[in-house]
Amino acid sequence: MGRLICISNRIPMGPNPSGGLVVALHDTLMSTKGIWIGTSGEIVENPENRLRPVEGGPFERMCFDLSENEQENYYFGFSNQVLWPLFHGRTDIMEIHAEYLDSYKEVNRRLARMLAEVVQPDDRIWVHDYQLLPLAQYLRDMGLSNRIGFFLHTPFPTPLALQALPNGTEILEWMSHYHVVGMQAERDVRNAMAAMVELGNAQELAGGFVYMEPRQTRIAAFPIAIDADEFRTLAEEQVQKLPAGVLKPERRLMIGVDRLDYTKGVPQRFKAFGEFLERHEDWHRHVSMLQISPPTREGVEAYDNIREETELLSGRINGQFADISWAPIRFINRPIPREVLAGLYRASDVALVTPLMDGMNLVAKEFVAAQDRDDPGVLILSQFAGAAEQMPDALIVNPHDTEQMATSIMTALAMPLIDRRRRHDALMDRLMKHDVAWWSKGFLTALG
Ligand code: ADQ
Repeated sequence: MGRLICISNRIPMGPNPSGGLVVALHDTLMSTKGIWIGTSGEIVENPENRLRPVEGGPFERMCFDLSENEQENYYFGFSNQVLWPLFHGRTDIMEIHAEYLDSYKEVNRRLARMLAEVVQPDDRIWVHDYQLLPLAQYLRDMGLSNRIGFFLHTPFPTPLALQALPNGTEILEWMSHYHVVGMQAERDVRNAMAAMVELGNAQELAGGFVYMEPRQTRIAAFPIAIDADEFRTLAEEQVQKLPAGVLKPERRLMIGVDRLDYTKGVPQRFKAFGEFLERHEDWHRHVSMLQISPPTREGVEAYDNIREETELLSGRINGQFADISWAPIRFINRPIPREVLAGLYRASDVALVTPLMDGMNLVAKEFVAAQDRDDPGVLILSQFAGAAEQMPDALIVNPHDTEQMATSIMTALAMPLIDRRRRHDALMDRLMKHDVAWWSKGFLTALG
């Protein structure tokens, strides 16, 4: 059999990869003969039109650079100011500009030309995420007939939302050039099917297939996962090594871990915690929230705004409730090493994973995997995270409903051990069965 070629916008350049997708693909590529291809992260004046090998690492990697113009228009522009908000139900903040779309197509075309130089006829190609939707079409234009699959890490919008993008149906055409289109959740499969049929004049066939010129495409959910066993071991080791002062015997810890993105619902979470403190004076000084949020996509207006809003809210809540020995919220704007994060999850009593919209959300899975099964913490999970379909034993909340979330915080903090264990056992059983190897095997079997 040929090689597996994985393509994503960014590839990790260092020798030790970390982070959601990075860990997931790393494990897949370690167990198959594969290459990982993506941008290097370097911005240069005249990018070379050739893929270059990345030295070292446990499997083959190849990369290419972007120009400043491509970074602005393809990456920050069409990918992150059009497709990202569109796919997360925020059509109101899309920035529609013709040069964004032009550049998006041009980078994908350029990548297709570079790929055609290295792909062999029996290779399978696995394209990742919204930055690279048109890639299959451009590879077909170059005469490639390989099996090509696509996995979308974000949600897929409803047909109605898709119409907010001028020529939004082009996205459906791009999708029709793949043999398999993988989604995170069933809700996304339903949206994509409906869009293909209602807007793309496609024909729905049996077995999750849809026919749209030029081929039959299988659209199915492959919920991304983690190596739960490995993460539990890591958390067990690391909780011992947490610096003194992180934990206080008289104080319960609630944790939130998200890139600082407007989809993650951090302001709504802070408001709910404020409401909880308002209602329960007896909990003052006995609980604190640790929110870890490294900034991303800095310089994009919506991201500057969310940062300001979050800082303002945490400042206001701390100002209102803190006393000389306690501040309710610790808000950290930096990435934290993966192993420290694992220890922190294990040391926490409650995790708040409350996005307004999220493809899957791996933090929810990491938190569950990290718990001590004899004395597990409680997961509060948004109904709008793809993970909610697989994790019904979490406390499911609507992040827009501040009062309900405040009540859920109380429920989580007061939950008897027997209930915590029952919920955790059920969550952990599924995580062990449906781990990252199950995810990639499922997708690759469908790809054939
Ligand atoms: P993200 O939106 O980045 O991913 P998520 O699934 O939560 O969201 O993955 C984030 C990863 O980064 C986790 O592994 C987490 O541990 C790590 N991380 C987060 N904050 C960190 C911090 N401060 N320091 C260090 N590490 C941190 C997108 C989609 C998701 C989907 C994933 C994978 O938006 O819905 O689950 O891809 O498909």
